[in-house]
Amino acid sequence: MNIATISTTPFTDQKPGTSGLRKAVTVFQKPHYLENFVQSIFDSLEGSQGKTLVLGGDGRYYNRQAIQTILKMAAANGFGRILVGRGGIMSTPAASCVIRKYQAFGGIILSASHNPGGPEGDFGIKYNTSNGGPAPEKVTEAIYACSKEIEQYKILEAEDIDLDKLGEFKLGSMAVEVLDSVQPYTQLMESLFDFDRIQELLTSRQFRMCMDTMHAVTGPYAHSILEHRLGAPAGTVVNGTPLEDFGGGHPDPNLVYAHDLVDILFGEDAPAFGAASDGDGDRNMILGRHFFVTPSDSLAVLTANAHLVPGYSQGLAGVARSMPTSGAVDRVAAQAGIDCYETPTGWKFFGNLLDAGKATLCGEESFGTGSNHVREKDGLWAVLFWLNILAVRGESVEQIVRSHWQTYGRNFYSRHDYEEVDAQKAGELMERLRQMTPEMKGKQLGNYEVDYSDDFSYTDPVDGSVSNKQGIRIVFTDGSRIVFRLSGTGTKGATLRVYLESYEPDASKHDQDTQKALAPLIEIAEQVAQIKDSTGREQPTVIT
Ligand code: G16
Repeated sequence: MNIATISTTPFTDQKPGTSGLRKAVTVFQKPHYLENFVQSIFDSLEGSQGKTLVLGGDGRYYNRQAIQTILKMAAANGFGRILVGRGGIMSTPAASCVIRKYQAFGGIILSASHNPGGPEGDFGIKYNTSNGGPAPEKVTEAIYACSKEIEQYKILEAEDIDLDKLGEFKLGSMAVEVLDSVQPYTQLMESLFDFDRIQELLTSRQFRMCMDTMHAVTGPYAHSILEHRLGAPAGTVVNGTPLEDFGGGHPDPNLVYAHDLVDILFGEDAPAFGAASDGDGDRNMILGRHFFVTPSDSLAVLTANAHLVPGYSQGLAGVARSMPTSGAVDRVAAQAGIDCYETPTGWKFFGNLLDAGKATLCGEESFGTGSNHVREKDGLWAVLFWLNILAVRGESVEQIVRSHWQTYGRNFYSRHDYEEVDAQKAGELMERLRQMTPEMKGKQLGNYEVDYSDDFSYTDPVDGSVSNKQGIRIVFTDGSRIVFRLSGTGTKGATLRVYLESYEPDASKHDQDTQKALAPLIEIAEQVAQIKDSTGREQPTVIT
């Protein structure tokens, strides 16, 4: 078999964002676009000759074609072995699990996560390092640097591999193993959670749950673990067959896009527990009967109840949350006497803390929760964690969250997204805010006094690397906050995210509607940032 060396010229837009390179499928279909980026990944790596690479994606449109291309490029670039998911499919947490289990050199994950799929949808690609986690900034910068100078890429001239057949194949001199990642992932879950107690819960007549996998990658994992292994009745998992276009839906587990689940959990005769996961299986949304658990509260509740779960009963080394995530978990950590780290948005920033044993649980407001069991956030893991807690405590989701608020106080929290707005105007809005921050201290805004305001900067406590410009914070003297950021995962225009948080210790006020409780802060955000003028929008596109 021949290795072809193909001449190419750089694309200028291959800078990875919050989580890899995400673009419209049509962009990835441009001649050489995918190949340039993959070769840039390979060129940026040192010592990969003869090593093992993990490869899989969320099964969205263009996944299969991309997998075949990457396999042939990996063979031409000297990898020794590739572990690829059956059908080219692996959830993001399962890919992380496989990288770690097989001590692979790294992995390539094909996903645009929660972005819609299909020929008109999005596609994405990211590189994970040998710890199983998303490449840190120094690696993504190196990949980007290579993409700006690339002149050629290498690809093996060979037939496609049959991705649907489990087993071992040869591609040139490289071995390709097609594996079913459901199995190692299930084993890992079994080592963390009390499957017997969860099984008791799921098979009892008093308890019903519904898991919406949104026609995305988690379907097979959820069917296998919840229904086959743990005995939940067939039909517990809905929208469980992965489809290339996610059934035309937007596979983002929030109150807007996971409407099938929301209708069930807020309808008559609702089950006790509901959960949804996203396109690549790393996000989760947790619902009780007629009750929504914010991702920030979910992280706090998991932290406070971790002692009930076998895999975490020895205690937590610490916890970490992204800066815009509410401070609910900080209060649990403070009471437990463990460290709580505040990182920029992006799971990659948790990697060093997990590797160094500084944090055990991590979470983000963007519906992501995870732990040191892998180096990605993990949707189904969060669902099992909740089920384990429910099985032990024998209370409802609502009771557990309300008693949590009674103990720690409630962090009212909401994120307002303005999607697909004019990128230049959004950039100008952020710049205006940036200029204002030095003069904000001491200012009276409505009933709030500004304690401090800055553009969040993070120094990694493990390797000392610094990440600047991670979001504008306006923090008030009572701890309430408004944060402004531009998303790093959108593919059209810009998405402005406004994060709002206010702390309420008084349990008699915990019943308020979130948007009402945050109304004064919403008004201040508009006053300070002139959002309506800048975005041309009267309302946010999505409120979570
Ligand atoms: C990715 C990152 C997360 C981040 C989220 C939203 O998640 O891994 O850490 O919170 O994007 O980022 P942004 O606010 O920049 O859009 P996923 O699930 O899309 O891979």
